[in-house]
Amino acid sequence: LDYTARPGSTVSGHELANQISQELRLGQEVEPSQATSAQVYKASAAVVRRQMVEAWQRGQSQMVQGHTRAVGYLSAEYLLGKQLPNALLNTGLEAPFQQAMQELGFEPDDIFAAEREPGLGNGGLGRLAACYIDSLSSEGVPAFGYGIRYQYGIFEQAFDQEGRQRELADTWLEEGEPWGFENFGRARRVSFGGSVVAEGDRRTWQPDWAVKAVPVDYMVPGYASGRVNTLRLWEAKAYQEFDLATFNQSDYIGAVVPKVKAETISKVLYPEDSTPQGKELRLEQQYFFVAASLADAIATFYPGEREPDLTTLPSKICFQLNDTHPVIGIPELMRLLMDEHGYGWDEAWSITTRVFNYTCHTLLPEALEEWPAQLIAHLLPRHWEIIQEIDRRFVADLQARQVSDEQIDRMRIVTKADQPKVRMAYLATVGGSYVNGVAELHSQLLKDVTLKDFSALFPEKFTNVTNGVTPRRFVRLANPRLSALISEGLGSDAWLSDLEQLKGLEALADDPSFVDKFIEVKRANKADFVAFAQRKYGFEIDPDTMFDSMIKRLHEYKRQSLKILAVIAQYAAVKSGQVDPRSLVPRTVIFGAKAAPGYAMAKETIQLINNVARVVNNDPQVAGALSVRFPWNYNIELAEHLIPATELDEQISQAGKEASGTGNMKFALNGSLTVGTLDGANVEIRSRVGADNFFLFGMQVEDVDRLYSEGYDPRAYYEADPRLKAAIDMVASGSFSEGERSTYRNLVEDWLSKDYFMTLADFSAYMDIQSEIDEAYRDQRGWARKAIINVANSGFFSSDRAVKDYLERIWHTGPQE
Ligand code: 26Y
Repeated sequence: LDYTARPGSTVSGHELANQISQELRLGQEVEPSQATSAQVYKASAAVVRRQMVEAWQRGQSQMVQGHTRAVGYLSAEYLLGKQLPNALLNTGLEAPFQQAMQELGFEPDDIFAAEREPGLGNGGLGRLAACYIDSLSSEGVPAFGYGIRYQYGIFEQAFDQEGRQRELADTWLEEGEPWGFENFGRARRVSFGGSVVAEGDRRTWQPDWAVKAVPVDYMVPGYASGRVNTLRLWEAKAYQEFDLATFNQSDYIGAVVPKVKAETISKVLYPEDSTPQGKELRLEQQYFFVAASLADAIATFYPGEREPDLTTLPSKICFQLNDTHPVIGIPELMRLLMDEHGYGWDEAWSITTRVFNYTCHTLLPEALEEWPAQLIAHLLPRHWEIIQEIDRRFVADLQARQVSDEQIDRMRIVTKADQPKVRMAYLATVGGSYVNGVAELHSQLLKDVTLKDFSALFPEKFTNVTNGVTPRRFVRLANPRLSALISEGLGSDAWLSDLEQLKGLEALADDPSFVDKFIEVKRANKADFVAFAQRKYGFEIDPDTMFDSMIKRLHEYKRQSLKILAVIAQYAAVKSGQVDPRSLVPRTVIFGAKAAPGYAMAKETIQLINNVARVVNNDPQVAGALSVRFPWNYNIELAEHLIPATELDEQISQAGKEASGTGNMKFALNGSLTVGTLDGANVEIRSRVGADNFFLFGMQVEDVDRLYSEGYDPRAYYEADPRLKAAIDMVASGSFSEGERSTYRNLVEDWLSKDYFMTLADFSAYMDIQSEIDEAYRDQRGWARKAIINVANSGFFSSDRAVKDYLERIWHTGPQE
């Protein structure tokens, strides 16, 4: 391995062991031989961090002094996963670390286990942000990730006796955390409330309260690039943490009220992942991190300048808006330019629209954020004025273009109503240069449906960037066996920074010895997962079954209920004697999913899955043929263990609803086959790996549209397919609730009367394809061949490629020169 380009290249294992020992003795006052795993982890992190500091600082000053436009990724979520293994890999310190641990007498895996993963995101959008900052560094691009350092990340999921979801606080910071550097020198004031006063022709905001935004900086080392960027996550603090006067009046609680109020802003991640709630605190969070980030970027690129020439801002940096969450940045930059730096509207608007771009991650209309004008006016009165002015000018522009009044009303940023709302996606579209969707199909639907009026008038703004995932974390770290086999097959590990090279494996799909090795890798990964699941969850999983996984947030549109209904139908068929369990390919069906705490239907589905698991796993009649496992608290760590062991991946959303999906890419890259609908990036995966190597089923977007317009009656499907009827009847009759018929009443009622995402309509097709899957699986070598072809043709789905697409088509920049 050639580590020369990597920052930590020159350190030997022995040297690293010495540094870790020293850190244990001097930093933690413990003898290395007495240290716990947690202490060794902390010391290792400190040492690895130090190895990156020089490259980090070099990159920073090159960025500020150089002429390469930087990228500021603005995201309310970063679902990072563990940092230590990734930092070791990217800095070339993996092997020295192994040696160091051996020398000190520790098992690396025990040390890695001591790290709590920062779960500062809900799901796909947050994990995508983490992949993109990895790729930006790996491509050598000067970049910042900006976000919030939530004290509590995504809740920890537990299941109670009845199989219901319980949410526990994610206390990831309770014992401190060795990666973040609290950069007090770069703290910023973020203000709220108050009013706007006119002074001559200038309007100024006189806020009535403020918090201190303190950046906690994380290093983001690129893989083999020598570049280390910054992830700057803001923490909210009070200016006056403690009011002594109040305390002296014996009001001990009152004395800390300002502190509590300020810190609330970065206290907890909102666990909703699709339906915005319009909560004031959420808007406070959004403005908090965006205002701090914009001011920080200006301070970075114009250091010490009292009157910087901000007309050059677009040549210094551009900001990517990760969905609508940071869109309040558009009026904030207008305010900064006009009120604080004295630019006129036109100049400010020209700068603003050139620095922002917007990525949309959804198609569900209910997921598009709209803020009540009243709330914005109350919390950010000056921004409300600016938004109204943006809207007024936009409407005037539409009128000048002869757009009909009806269409103008559809396109207004501020809705015309008694209680007007601000449509954040429209504000982002108008206030930036480019709008992109996250897969071909999604971008097409954005243009044709969600933002149709806008794409018709401003077609040049719209583009697609299909998502990608980092092969470092999701192949190399998660699946070292497959990685070694790939490197052996291709003759080098260069594929890790040029994933299209995987194409070279295609020829090996017909090489029997390679196929054997591939089968052996999957078998070993399955055995690892069995051991992990036994240790962590107490599960007894039979490794000689097909591992069939569905891992993602629980949402009706993703249709976990389709999967569980199919399991129930299979079970019912065995129970009624219609199917001989020995005729089935034995399967272990694995779910991982968190439901938003307020999402009743999703929570009922979780309860159903748990109880189907309880019943099925304890029924000797299906023992060895079918089992269901639901490891709780699905997170990055679980994904990294399960994906490499999975053989069949479920991507079964209703066509036209999943914007892209990124789990689908991770599975294909790890040699699983997909059963899926033509939705999101599934479409592109299938066209790349070939129809023969993808299990396609179900309605397509046009079928769905047609059925909606014809009038969809789920009950007809229930009556028509006896397998479906048997499954639903089983749920309704209490088979999975100890005879209690009311437990799943909402689910059953919804299936039979609404079923908005047409689970029932796709059920028969989904059942039918199962026999095809079984048949394919019986031919183990044939299956492996298909899986190899999946790996070979999934190189496109690297986040390096996605980032390069953004660089070329949206950000118009590249590696630091
Ligand atoms: C407004 C708030 C409630 C909200 C919070 C989180 C809205 C949306 C989200 C998160 C959305 C999300 O994760 N979307 C997913 O983004 C992935 C990355 O682009 C896609 O692969 C996936 O299809 C999409 O559902």
